[in-house]
Amino acid sequence: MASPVNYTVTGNIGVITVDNPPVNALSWAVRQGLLDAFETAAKDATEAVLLVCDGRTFIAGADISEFGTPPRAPHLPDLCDHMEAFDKLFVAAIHGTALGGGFEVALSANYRCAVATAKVGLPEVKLGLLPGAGGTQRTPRLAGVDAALQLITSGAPLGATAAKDVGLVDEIIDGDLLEGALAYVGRLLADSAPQRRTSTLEVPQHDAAIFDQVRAQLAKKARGQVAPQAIVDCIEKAAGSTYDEGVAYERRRFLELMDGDQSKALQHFFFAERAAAKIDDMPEDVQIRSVESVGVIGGGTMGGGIAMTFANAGIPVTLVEINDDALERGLSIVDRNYAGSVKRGKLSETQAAACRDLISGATDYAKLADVDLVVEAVFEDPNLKKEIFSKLDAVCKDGAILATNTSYQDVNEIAAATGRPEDVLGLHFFSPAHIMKLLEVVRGAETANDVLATCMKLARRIRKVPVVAGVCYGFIGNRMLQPYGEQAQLLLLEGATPEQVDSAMEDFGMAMGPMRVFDLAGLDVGYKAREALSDKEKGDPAGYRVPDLLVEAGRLGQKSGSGFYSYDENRRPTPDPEVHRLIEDTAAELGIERRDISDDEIVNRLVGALVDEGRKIIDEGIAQRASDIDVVYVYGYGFPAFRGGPMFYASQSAK
Ligand code: 3H9
Repeated sequence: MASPVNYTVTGNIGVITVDNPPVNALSWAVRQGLLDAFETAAKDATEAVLLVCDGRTFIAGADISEFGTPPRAPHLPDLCDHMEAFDKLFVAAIHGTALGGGFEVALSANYRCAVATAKVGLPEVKLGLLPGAGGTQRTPRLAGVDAALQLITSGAPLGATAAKDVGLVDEIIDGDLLEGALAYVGRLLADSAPQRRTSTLEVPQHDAAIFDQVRAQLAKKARGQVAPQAIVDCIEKAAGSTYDEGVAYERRRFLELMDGDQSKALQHFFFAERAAAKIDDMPEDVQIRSVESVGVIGGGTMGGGIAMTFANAGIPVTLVEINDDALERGLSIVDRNYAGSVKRGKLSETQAAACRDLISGATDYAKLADVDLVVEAVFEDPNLKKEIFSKLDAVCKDGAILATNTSYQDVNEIAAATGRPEDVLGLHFFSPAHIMKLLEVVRGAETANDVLATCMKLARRIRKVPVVAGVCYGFIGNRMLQPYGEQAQLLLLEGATPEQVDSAMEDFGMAMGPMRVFDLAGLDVGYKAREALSDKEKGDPAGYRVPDLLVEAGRLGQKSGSGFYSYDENRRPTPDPEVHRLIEDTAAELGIERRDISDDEIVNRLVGALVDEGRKIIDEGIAQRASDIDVVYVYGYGFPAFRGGPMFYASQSAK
């Protein structure tokens, strides 16, 4: 098999080219190819080597699919040391993303040049790992301790210019990378630039207190995660010891993490997220429809957020409301959200204004005649939704995709209100829609393949993580929430308190415990939804008795100042003895004997409820695969990614 690494000579420069699609990952063949290319270069008459990559990106890291298989020499840390010790000038030329092991290769070069659009980063923390080929030792030597801590504990990449500002990139190349990089190497040779070996540099002066400060921040921000803390330890080691000691320490900590549950879960999740984008029975030659304009019906919190999502991706949106007042209210929510994005530094004023300009308002459905996609986001009234779809059927052009953002309604019934059910599907966004990454793409019985494929592709364009779901009450995520919520209520009656349930789940890693979620969403929402259900659909009455009583006592959650907790004016919760009494009285009324409940029981029963329902969802074909359910729960419901999602967690616990 041809090597994915090529060596050619241009004048006095040896050019090593990596060509291992799709992302030039450092498979064994690439590592061996690099070693061979350096050996060839050592023997010829060239004066320098330049490392470049073919395709869309520089090396994007170690080959994650090789993790868990027996390691095979040359190992990346040795290869990096070997390349750094090379006795001719060594320059890396970066385009796309130089990530993880790929950036560690670049850090072993004497100099790095990059096109302005390139990004560099060490995202290993997102896989529950740390950079294990010298990254924690070389980065602080070039960029200083503060920048290294920020880069490696966040895993967020830096743009080329920002990377140059901190010393991780030496030269920005305008125009063609290879041509510019060859000229740059030529200049370095002409100037007799020294062979600056990163591992031999001193770590710049820094405040030794920074390590404990960052540890404390990470204990909150990355609660329960082991990799971020290990990264701080490694950078501290770099600052206080020789390179050889530091790199040996890094190696030990890397292997520890690689062996641990968290990195296994995060690696599973990396592939789960990518698998979710694939549709098993989709013909390969399916034609994607063009979506260059969108209509959104309903200017509430959800509709406004959906409009922003499309506008933020550069797609013009017509937001439709029933009258001028409602439209004005809707657009003012959008304005407020954009002001918030500017305040939080997510968008510059100019960017926010450009996005906002893409959203126009209308009160007449005729304005939707030419749009490529409509997303209906009005409240959950099935008759209203059907009426809207029949109007859309009358005004929208042929081939327009008609989507409902319903959380629970039957997409097939909504589709049947049109004469073109093949163009209809569900696009279930999560609130706040312009921030939450999950998108359930609900495939109706008659949804056409090209409609589904178009929306899956579009989801990536609007920076969402799409998961295909079939039609059932609540689709994947909300359907699983029902037994989860029911178990949480039963635990209260059997002896737990709201704060114990929440803290057990938050210690497990959930972004928010279930009681705080109920209070945030509003207890009246579930109350109203239950009114429309039969007793059978409602499930065990003990599973909703307490929230019903809370609503009837006017405790609707955060918005009314009390629910399972009492809230102060800053919406900070405090446990409420009145609620404890209500729970105890209800348990007595239902003949439930209260007992001590352990945190483990809380976690096991709540996660168990998710998993049991998840299995039914797979059996019924509502989800394509178990890992899709993991993606839904991590991106939509705050399940900790470092546990891989509920289905993965259950599969590991069963071992
Ligand atoms: C590491 O380097 C450890 C070292 O420090 C220490 C060693 C001792 N390996 O995301 P996409 C596949 S840890 C294998 O859809 P995009 C991916 O599965 C690594 N495969 O494209 C997908 O396959 P498929 C540190 C990989 O354009 C296809 O490539 N590096 C890898 O949206 C396209 O991927 C990272 O964590 C990989 N490293 O985004 C970077 N990367 O088509 C991880 C991708 O069959 N990668 N694939 O589904 C990324 O962040 C994004 O893929 C990237 C491109 C930004 C590069």
